[in-house]
Amino acid sequence: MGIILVASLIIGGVVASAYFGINAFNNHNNSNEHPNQTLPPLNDVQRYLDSMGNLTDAVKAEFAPVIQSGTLDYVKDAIKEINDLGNYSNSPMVREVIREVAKDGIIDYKDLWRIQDIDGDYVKNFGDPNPVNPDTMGLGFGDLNSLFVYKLKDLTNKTEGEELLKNIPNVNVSSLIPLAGNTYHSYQKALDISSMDPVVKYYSAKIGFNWTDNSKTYGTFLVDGELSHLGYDHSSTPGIIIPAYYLTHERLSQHCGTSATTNTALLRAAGYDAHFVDCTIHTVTEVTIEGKDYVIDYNRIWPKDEYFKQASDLHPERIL
Ligand SMILES: [Ca+2]
Ligand SMILES: [Ca+2]
Repeated sequence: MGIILVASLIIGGVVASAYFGINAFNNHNNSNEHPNQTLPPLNDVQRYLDSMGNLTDAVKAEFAPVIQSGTLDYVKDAIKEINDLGNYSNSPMVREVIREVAKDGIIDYKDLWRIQDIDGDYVKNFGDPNPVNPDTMGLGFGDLNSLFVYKLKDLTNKTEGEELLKNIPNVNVSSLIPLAGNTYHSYQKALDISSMDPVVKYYSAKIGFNWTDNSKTYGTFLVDGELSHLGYDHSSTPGIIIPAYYLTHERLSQHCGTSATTNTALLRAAGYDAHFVDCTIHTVTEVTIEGKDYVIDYNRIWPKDEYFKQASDLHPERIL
């Protein structure tokens, strides 16, 4: 009888210690939760967050859905990435991105990519002169164009950028080859960086349509008075070339993606409603001109309906 009583007291004591230990540890936990619930993932995320020196409580709170779900996946890398932003870690843009990626309770590899480029300018945080400003220099080029396409050295100073603007289009443009293959991501990237590109803006003021009939049914697309695509360069990369490079290098390419992203970027910069259409085996541009829908395939302009009727093997898979 005495032995049983002592054993009960010891077991009771162990359970009580475990109970208080977990609660003391997991001070963000809801006290109504059953003490035997499996808690380690929750604690791991919270503990890791609390070990970060640069994060304010407000930033940590943005991770709440991930803490609740207890899914670790890429969360540690994401937390470290945010902490490494130092003084930038508490900016509203950072908090917004965390909220966006954490809302489903999971941080996966795509969410981590998003966190690694907070301002979405295609320059990873660690190499970005300002990770919460897509246009650090403030001249409208964007950080990727400034650093990697035009290779400016100091984005805190506008002098270099202003000098470049004076010389457009006679400037050195880096090809940025390879553009991560011919993927959805590379087409989107080519369009995004072109929307901030001074060479694309310059040539967008020089586009034209050469109609073969008065009703503007068929025609050709012109850039600077010549056909927009001037030929195939079989010595060049099989991948797509960024529009600024193509426009300053004889407009030669062996990839339809180069022509289609460039045509789309030029038309958009000129104010047209234009879209890049990926049909997997081929890419073209859709554009509305004076209320009518057309397809531009390299240089040729077709009525949209007729184009897809004739090119019956082409099926738009993605429209950007
Ligand atoms: Ca960035
Ligand atoms: Ca930036």
